[in-house]
Amino acid sequence: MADFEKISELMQKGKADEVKQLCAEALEEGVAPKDVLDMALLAAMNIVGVKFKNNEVFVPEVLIAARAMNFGLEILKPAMVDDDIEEIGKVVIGTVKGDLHDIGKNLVKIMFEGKGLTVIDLGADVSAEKYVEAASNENANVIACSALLTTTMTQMEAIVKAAEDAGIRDKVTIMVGGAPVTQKFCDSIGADIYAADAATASEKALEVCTK
Ligand code: B1M
Repeated sequence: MADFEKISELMQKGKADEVKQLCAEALEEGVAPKDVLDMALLAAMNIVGVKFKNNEVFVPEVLIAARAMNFGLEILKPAMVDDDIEEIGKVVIGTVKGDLHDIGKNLVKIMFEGKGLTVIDLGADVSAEKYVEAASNENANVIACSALLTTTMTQMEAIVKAAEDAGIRDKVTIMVGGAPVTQKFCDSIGADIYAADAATASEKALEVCTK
């Protein structure tokens, strides 16, 4: 039986290959990918987050845990995405300028793909201009912006403004999310949709693309 505790401990220690291996074994045993995600990987990242906050671990430890999480996500992703889903819309996604946190963004991307949406991933530290240029070139339905820092979430307002300046504001839905982002913040900057988690984000994006 899958040992979530063990995967979590290995992830916290940054043992990426072992995490990958145990995630693969869990799936082979028939464990649902969402359970591995929630009970092992996200649980581990929560513990790392608390320790980081309390100065019990520092940036290098967080980085190696994040790398191990991404190794695990690589294995879970195919199991969370149905290959036969027909393409229904296009989303440009990224983490905003100045912000390097990409784990939440990667999760949102996986959930979008799971809904059959085509995702153009711009990565992290993405400028407002780059979002808008990609959305315009790709004729995207949604621009999805992630931010994890209170200092970078303000970039989201620049993205709304850049979309207005480029004349595509009425053609594209701007979705915002990430730990410090709230519905109130979304409303205050004139973005269209706030989603608290990856699953909700994918449901809301699907709604936009199918209406
Ligand atoms: Co940083 N970091 N970090 N960090 N880090 C936080 C965010 C922090 C809360 C830690 C803390 O102090 N407790 C804090 C921010 C404080 C604040 O602004 N309020 C912080 C800080 C301060 C920093 C640095 C400034 C530290 C320093 O250097 N002194 C620095 C900044 C670097 C930069 O970005 N310029 C920094 C660096 C890093 C690492 C590079 C070491 C690493 C990132 C590695 C990586 O991402 N590749 C890192 C990490 C891992 C964290 C914590 C521990 C974990 C974040 C994470 O991945 N969570 C984090 C503490 C914490 O969250 N407990 C912390 C798991 C992930 C699945 O959750 O991203 O929230 P999350 O995504 C969720 C939802 O938010 C939502 O869906 C996901 C779940 O379903 N969501 C969306 C996310 N995006 C969405 C978009 C949507 C919709 C929903 O629509 C488009």
